[in-house]
Amino acid sequence: MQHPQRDRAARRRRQLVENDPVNGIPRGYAIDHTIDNQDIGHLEVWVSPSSVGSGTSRALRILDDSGDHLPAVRRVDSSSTVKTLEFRFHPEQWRPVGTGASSAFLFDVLATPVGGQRRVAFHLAVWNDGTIRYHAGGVWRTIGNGPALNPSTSCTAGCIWSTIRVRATTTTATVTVNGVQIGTATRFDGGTSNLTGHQFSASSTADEQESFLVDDVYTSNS
Ligand SMILES: [Ca+2]
Ligand SMILES: [Ca+2]
Repeated sequence: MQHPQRDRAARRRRQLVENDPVNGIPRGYAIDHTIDNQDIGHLEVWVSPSSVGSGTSRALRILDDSGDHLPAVRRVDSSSTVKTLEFRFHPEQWRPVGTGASSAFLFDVLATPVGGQRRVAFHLAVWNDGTIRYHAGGVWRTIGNGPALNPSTSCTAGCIWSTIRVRATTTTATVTVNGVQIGTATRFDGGTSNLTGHQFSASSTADEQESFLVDDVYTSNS
């Protein structure tokens, strides 16, 4: 039995990043032009041919080597009461413990802009200990019990890629890692507005020494 919709979705997923120009921003995405003192135009997010064991030829790299800049890339798509975001993730470098704030890879589900300002509905993170956390009420909270993925940067025995899936409604985000549902997150902004896209970023403007790879991004309004 054929599943034309699923086939089309799978094609779209493969095409994301894979057909985008090397060293560019993936189609459909935009970056924040944070102004820094030394490196204007130093954006730190690009499609890289170095995809270390992703099984594909290109991945999206998010590199923070700036104490003045937060590399972030986002995609705004249609407004919906439900938004699913799925991607594969491999950490190349976590900031060493003791050299700044705890290292994390951040991924957000975006809310409806208010007064032209982009809002974050769900503020989520892969922590350097392999836990998945969400930010609500002013603190980071672990989803589920302990680490949900292997945060190893080593590629000695093959690079470890993890698949992270978030299915968000206007009030709750359910997180699944490598096929296992680990728990839910509440909203960062306390709102109930529609969902409009997603963002990936490093963890800190002031800190650096982080490098992350993202691939096979899939998003839908169901
Ligand atoms: Ca790829
Ligand atoms: Ca930084």
